Amino acid sequence: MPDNKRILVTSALPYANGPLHLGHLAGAYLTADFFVRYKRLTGADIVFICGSDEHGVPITIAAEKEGVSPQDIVDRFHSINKKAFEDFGISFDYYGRTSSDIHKETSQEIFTTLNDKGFFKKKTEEQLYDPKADMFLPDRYVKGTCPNCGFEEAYGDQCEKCGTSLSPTELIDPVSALTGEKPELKKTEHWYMPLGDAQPALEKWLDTRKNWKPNVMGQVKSWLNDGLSDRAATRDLSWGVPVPLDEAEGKVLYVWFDAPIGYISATKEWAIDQGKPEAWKDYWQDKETELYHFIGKDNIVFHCIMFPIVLMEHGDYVLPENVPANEFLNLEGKKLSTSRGWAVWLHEYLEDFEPDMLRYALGTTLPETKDSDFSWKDFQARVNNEMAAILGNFVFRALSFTGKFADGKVPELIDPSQTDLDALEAINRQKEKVANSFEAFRFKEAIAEAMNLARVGNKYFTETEPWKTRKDDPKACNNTLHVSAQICAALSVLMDPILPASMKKLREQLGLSDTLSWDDISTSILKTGTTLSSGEILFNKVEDDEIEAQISKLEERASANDPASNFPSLKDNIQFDDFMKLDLRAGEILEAEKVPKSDKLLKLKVDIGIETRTIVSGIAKHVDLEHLKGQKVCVVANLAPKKLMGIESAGMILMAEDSEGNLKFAETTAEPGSPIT
Ligand code: B3M
Ligand code: ZN
Repeated sequence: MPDNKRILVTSALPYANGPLHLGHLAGAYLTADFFVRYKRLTGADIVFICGSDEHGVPITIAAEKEGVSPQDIVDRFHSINKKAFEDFGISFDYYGRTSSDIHKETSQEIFTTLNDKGFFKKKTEEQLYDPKADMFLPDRYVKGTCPNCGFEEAYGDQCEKCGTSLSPTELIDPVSALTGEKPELKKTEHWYMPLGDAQPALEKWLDTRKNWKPNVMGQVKSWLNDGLSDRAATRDLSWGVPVPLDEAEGKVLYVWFDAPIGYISATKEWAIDQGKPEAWKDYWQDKETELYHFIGKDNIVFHCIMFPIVLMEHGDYVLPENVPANEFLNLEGKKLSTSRGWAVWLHEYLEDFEPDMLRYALGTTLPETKDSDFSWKDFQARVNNEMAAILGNFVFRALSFTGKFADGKVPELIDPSQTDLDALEAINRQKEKVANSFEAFRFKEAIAEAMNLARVGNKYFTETEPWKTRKDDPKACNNTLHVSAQICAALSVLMDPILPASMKKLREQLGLSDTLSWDDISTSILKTGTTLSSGEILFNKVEDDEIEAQISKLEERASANDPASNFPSLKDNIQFDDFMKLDLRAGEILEAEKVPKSDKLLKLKVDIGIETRTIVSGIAKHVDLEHLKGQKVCVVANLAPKKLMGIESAGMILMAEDSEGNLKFAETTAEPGSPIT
């Protein structure tokens, strides 16, 4: 049975660089909320913490893309995301943000304590530097080829194709994500966490962890088998928590150093809000407190290795009791992708459906131990065949029958039959099963067992046939209605963590208060004679056309975001002889100047080996005039000369137009004059 330890639950702090989608909800938030709501019902002293992760390269890149400041980005998405969580009933006690002053102080204090203890290794190393942007290129500021799998679009911190975590200097052919330039190597000094040195202590602690999910422990073990290496806790960036050392001017804390500390700062802010500013210590510094981190699988290394090492070295903090991480959720059989538009945004979902429907549908499809798939058809089936046809239907039958034939009041239970007693007993049995599943983080199982009580109710109602006994055995009929009402009441608490809004509605219909606890679940929640209000349908069915509309919305957006659909379609075939009429040559630009009175045209002198040509080209807006000298190009050398703005242009330079309409040189490495065939 549940004990009453003090509990702190955290959900991963989402980056405030975009809106939230289904994958977020299924990863770190829904299961945490199920758990917290269940624990609150058991009377646990529990605090549920989350907030926006407002630092790091994902934020600054989003800002640069939009041409606004990082602060603008985080302000916008902090409020959008906070609201989306509220709308879905994710019941955080506090939703903080890592740009707050308390967070800055807290993370600087932890850094300083570790530094004073001699934890960090200071190292000067060569790192990638973009001379054009005049900045170092940490993490996602650099892209290149993954040394592990050859994927060409790997980031400086991770390859999204094979999942390997990388450092920028490991990338093959790196380019700056800011300017597209090839980075240089430049020396810089950083503070490294010697994770390898801490590995033995970490392993010892991990050995004491019980009941961790195999997918989580498995990933942790594989990191440990490879051996932990030093990881920098600082970055050369301007956006973030400044490193609290005079010698570290211009450096900030690595986002993964400060973000988990955000859990602590948010708890401090919660305590201040409660008027008990010291109360955060009970949750973070009392060794009896159980700490649970709910996260997605890509965050396992940070929560099970890096952050515990930081907390352990600091010494004052509790370490997690468990980290029940989820795997990934796919959408309609494909990987979720925000850039490709393959996602269902939470705010968009809410325009069309009730939050509880998604809580249920996602809850039954959670990627608890392996990746899982959300499909709109399955959503419809879950809502129609389970929520409406089993739970909603049972409640409706029981309450409307009582309304019609028992004056809307819970009748007395007199001389119950074995069937009545068995049905009542199911309440206790399912209560126990659901509790065990919640305690073990098996949420799909908890939902299925809770729904099983509604199944029992339906079966019981059908078998006892109150529409018949009403006439020939009124006592039996009353017993059916009594037992059914008790099952409805039990369901209103049992299902509450999953379906908070609808179960509140149900309790109102049953005349029950909102202060019921898990212990109150019994075979006699409702007193005989209680008036029930009947007939309101709990869940509406989802129609086929509503589902089709969602699927087409998804597909339309995905195809609008597909770069291929922005390219013109292919032209008709030509004959080989047609092609041979073209004289294409490798060339090199010798000089470039603007054509007066034109903002599009450039006058270029191009060496095509045999001679130097003057070519007027409409590329002024797409190229950098200063960098044209020496540019290798492909030239159509036998295009009939033509006058443009009074200048005779002899030839054409080949350009490629990318999906965003930018013109880029079709380059060649061949020496000027080489025929291109
Ligand atoms: N913001 C990464 C993520 O959204 C990160 C989580 C921080 S938890 C301390 O995947
Ligand atoms: Zn890779």
